[in-house]
Amino acid sequence: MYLLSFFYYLLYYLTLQLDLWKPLYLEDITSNSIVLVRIPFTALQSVKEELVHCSLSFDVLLDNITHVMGSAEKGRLRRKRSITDYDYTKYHSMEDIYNWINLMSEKHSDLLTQHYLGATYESRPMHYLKISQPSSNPKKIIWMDCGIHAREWIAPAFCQWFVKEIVQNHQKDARIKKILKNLDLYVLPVLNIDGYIYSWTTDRLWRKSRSSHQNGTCFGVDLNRNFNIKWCNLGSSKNCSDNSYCGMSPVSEPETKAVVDLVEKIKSDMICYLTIHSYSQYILTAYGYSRELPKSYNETIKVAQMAASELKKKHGTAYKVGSFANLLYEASGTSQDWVHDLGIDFSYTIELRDNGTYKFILPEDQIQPTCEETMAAVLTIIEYVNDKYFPNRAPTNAPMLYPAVLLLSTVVKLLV
Ligand code: 0X9
Ligand code: ZN
Ligand code: ZN
Repeated sequence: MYLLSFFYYLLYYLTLQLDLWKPLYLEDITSNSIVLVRIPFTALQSVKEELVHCSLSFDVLLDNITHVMGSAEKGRLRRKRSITDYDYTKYHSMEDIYNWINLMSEKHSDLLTQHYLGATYESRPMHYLKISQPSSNPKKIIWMDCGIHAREWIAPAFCQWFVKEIVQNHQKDARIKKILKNLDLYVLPVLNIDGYIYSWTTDRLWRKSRSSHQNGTCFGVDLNRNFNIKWCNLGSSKNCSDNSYCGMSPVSEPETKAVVDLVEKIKSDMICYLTIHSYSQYILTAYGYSRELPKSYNETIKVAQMAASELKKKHGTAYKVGSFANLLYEASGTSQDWVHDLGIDFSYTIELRDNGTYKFILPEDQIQPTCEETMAAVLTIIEYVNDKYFPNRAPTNAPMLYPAVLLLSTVVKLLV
């Protein structure tokens, strides 16, 4: 048991550069079996330490194999699957998602780049994808994260769907073309990676991260209670065994710290923040921490309503819109409120399907319709902020001029 989890640790530690020689696949590792693996020199020391830590015995068979073998990367390339057969209608393990991020950014390097955001509590790398079309115009930024909560599997599935849709349609879809002229899209497919993996391996209904508290007697922080906004007030708990545990202090967790550090850097250019959750079918505006409504509420709720009605047109799914505290319950320390109070009015939490039948265990046959309708909602919001911040660059304004000009020339004719 330790053996396999050690190799999973290794896999993430090396960001999928694990070169397994025997057996060929992780799944084929059993207890008491012999495993042959190549470790890059830079990782050797920490891997040895981890082996000792897990009480696994090891031997160095070939020291410095670059002499023996031409390309050390052969093993990795061999196992790489093609991105064209990635199945967006299935849930994917973190291993798949890491692989997907690599393949997507390689295949669509004209549009997509992968960036390091930080490391999780269990030392796994966090990457976000930046969708950006080269341009000399100054651009604004849209941020979207998925998977703050481990068990909400539909959220990471949507982030992947979103990226796929943008790269597939950036040359044919007029709306996406328009948006990409002015906006860079930052997408974090899985925010709570440790928790996501734990929900795959151990407890499907796990919500929090996996940090250890009180000498390992309880685990995990609700990362959506850990932001520095009315931290640990209403709707969060100071008890580390609770599902809404807010952590030791604001931004105590490496995952929230990684997000906060980047958002602090880009906040003057950020005009919209979207955080994807499930379930309930809500588009939520600020605030969570109080029933009070922000000044921007009239406009942000109008946009949420537009988004919900576009969503409904796809498959008839009904969404409610409103401020989080008024619609649901009060919750302090959420990412949405923290970003909102940085000055980014268009800050939304979207709670995807369903309405309570399957809850967090949304069947895979609902992934596609959920993603299609969510895409409609998200693009409605993004297009609105695009047109608001770039009114002159919106091509839809251009044809509007024609009737006026024509009318004018007709009048002129008549007068002559
Ligand atoms: O409670 C939460 O963290 C989110 N709901 S969930 O069921 N996915 O856990 C909603 C957070 C919404 N936050 C704000 N509107 N501030
Ligand atoms: Zn392209
Ligand atoms: Zn959630």
